Amino acid sequence: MVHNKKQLPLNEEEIQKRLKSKLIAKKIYAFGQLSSTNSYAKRLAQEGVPEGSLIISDQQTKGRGRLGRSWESPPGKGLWFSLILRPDISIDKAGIISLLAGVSIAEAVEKITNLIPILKWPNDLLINSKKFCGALIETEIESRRLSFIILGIGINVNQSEVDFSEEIRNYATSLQIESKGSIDRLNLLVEVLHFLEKQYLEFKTGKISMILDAWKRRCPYLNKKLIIRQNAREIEGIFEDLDEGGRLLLRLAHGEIKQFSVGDTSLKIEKN
Ligand code: BT5
Repeated sequence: MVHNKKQLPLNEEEIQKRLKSKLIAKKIYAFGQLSSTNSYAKRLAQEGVPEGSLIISDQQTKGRGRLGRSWESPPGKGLWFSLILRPDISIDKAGIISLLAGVSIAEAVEKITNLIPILKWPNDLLINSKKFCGALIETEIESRRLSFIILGIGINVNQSEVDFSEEIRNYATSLQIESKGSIDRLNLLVEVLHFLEKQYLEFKTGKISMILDAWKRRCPYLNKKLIIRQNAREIEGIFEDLDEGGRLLLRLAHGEIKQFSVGDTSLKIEKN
């Protein structure tokens, strides 16, 4: 059997050797296969492993999206990983983590490829209107304080069209498809972790407006007409702004501003 080196599972030592981080991925748990890196990370976080720990798997058999949706995570083709974060913030600021992840991944992709991803609130990264990356934030609260956050990230790196199920083939893409060449997953991971650390340390010192501005610069939907889906309801309005918790502010037809949080909503882009 011929193995392509790039498609072998990434291991702790090779990731560690390339990183110069202070906090992110100081401790690494790498696997060939897991059900979900977020589920595994949650167990480790409950056992008290330190902030910044990275859980990465070459394949997920039950990769999860938001609201019980699933995330296709075939072996050797993508980056499927989770970080354990323990920021000392109130729960209403947790949504910012999803946005800072988006900015960091976009920065890393821009550095490694010739592609410029766009950000779609709250957690998608798109190229040519197709999704190549999503983030899943899960929180645990103890006595009304945030005990930890699991930041789960899935990046489609080297899939070709046939690697996606028919269900998502028209909406999903990979960096390989878009850049017309295979991408070294380790290089990309190292850059993503580098930018994530930079953004996260800024976030910890309270520089939220810088993160919001960086996010908004990469989002073409600001001031445009949108439809927000929430619990089977569709609400139409203009994407007015983001607030300090990463919530989307939608201006409704009669001028009222309605706030949506990251957890339970998705966004449909209105084509004019
Ligand atoms: C997300 O959910 O976009 C969050 C995805 C997070 C995945 C990571 S991988 C590491 C960590 N461990 C986990 O178990 N999860 C995280 P959502 O916005 O709900 O989007 C899910 C929807 O995207 C699905 O219902 C499909 O329509 C579509 N989808 C599934 N797999 C995809 C893929 N590989 N690429 C693009 N779209 C996909």
